[in-house]
Amino acid sequence: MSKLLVANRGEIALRVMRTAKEMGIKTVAVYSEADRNALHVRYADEAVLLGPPPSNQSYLLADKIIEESLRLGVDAIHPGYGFLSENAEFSRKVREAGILFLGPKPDAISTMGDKLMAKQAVKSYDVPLVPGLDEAIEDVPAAKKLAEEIGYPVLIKAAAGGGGKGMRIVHDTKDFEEQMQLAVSEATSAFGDGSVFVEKYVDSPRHIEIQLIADQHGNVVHLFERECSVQRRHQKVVEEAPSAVLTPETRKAMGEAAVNVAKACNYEGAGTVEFIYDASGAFYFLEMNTRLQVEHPVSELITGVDLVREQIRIAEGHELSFKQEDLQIHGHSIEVRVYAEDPRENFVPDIGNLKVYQRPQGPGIRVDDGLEEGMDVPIYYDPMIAKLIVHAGDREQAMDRMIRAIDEYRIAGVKTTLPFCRFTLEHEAFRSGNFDTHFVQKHYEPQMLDRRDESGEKVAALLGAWLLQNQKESTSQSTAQSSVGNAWKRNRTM
Ligand code: MV4
Repeated sequence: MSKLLVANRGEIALRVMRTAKEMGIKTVAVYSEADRNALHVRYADEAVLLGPPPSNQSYLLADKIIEESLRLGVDAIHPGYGFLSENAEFSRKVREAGILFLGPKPDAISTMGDKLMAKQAVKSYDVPLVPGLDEAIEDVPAAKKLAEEIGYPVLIKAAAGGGGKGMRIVHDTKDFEEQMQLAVSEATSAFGDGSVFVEKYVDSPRHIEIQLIADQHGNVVHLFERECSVQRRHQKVVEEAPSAVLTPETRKAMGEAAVNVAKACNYEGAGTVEFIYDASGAFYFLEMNTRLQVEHPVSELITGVDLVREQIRIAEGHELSFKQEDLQIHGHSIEVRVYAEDPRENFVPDIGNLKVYQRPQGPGIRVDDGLEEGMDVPIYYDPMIAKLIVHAGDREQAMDRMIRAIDEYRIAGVKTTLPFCRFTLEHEAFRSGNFDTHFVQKHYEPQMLDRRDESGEKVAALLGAWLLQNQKESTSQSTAQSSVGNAWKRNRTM
């Protein structure tokens, strides 16, 4: 591989190009008119304008991206996450153009993209499935009868679903018919496909996923789990590795089940298998994400593996550079997603100019972002500003390090989810490890957030002046520093 095009933008485009650069591979960026001055465009060796800002006129133009790749002599394409990353047609067309695709083959993408096909593919591979159907059902009385057999509560899901769309919990047989009709019409309008199926509803599960990597020679290795239970309306907020609750035995069993999922679809490249884990310690396969995920850095930090480097080597036809028994968990890693959203106002996007943007630094901190101070957060795309990732010796230290890093982060001009992340990291339920996918619903009210950031930049400026003076005048260095530390915490802008 000598020239890699990244069919994406922002932090993930930069993340991929950094590893390519280390490997001596030239990089090509693509961009929309909204991203002319973006960091990923400046970082790349070459850049191609795709079109106007909306994704369907730029980052989703599969044919144009392939044409430009051929014109520029690109020999590999990385799709990142989102956009074309889980588009089976894109994987097929890239390969047919004679370009390496840094992701799975089209069949693996389409099988795992359909929740029922996925269940059917894995059922003979010793993968635990939630009790229920692995076929679509249309006949309401027949579905109702099956629901009785499964036992209430049940969950009606859309086959084409994902992200929780079209899901309906039913607690009682008297509600079944109405809920099924609602699920079918929701699925029809959201996906153009009204197929639904019925499963036992697992109440208050944890969301635990396994990172996988598979080469073209049949080697599949897992990189342990990530716990992603802290999420808000199916948007992840905090991710960590390892999970605070898995025993070594369950970790091994879940890892093996995930490897079997990959084998069931001839998987190739980096992927993630999602499980739900219930209060009794049982776990069930939910779905497979056939891409490099947002939260991959926590797995990189605890294993020491560069997942993008492995993706590139795999596409080149090499065997994985390690075996399962070579991998160990080193310490603990936590990621928080920093969104330009207002956690006090129901997380509405707060798009604007990053007037102040200073990253935290120091031991064990990684910030994956795609913006600089003075830039605007574009309105056309996901409002994620950055991923803040820490690594430390154990979970306790990682949580303390994350709070320190959040307190060092200085962002002004847009409201961010950092105060909400801090709230989570300080919460007793999170700290004790006793939480599930209902954490936010159960524990969060906007008024619980610290008001520390309300004073704004003026106070920060005044404080800076005071701090300087105080240091000059103070005879007792240590007293001055500790009072400064507290004042700083109380008044800093976020
Ligand atoms: C479930 C479930 C409980 N029982 N299936 C949510 C999105 C889709 N990927 C599957 N999801 C769930 N499926 C059964 N049988 C609970 C969820 C679920 C969930 C799963 C993972 C992470 C967060 C979640 C939040 C709400 C519900």
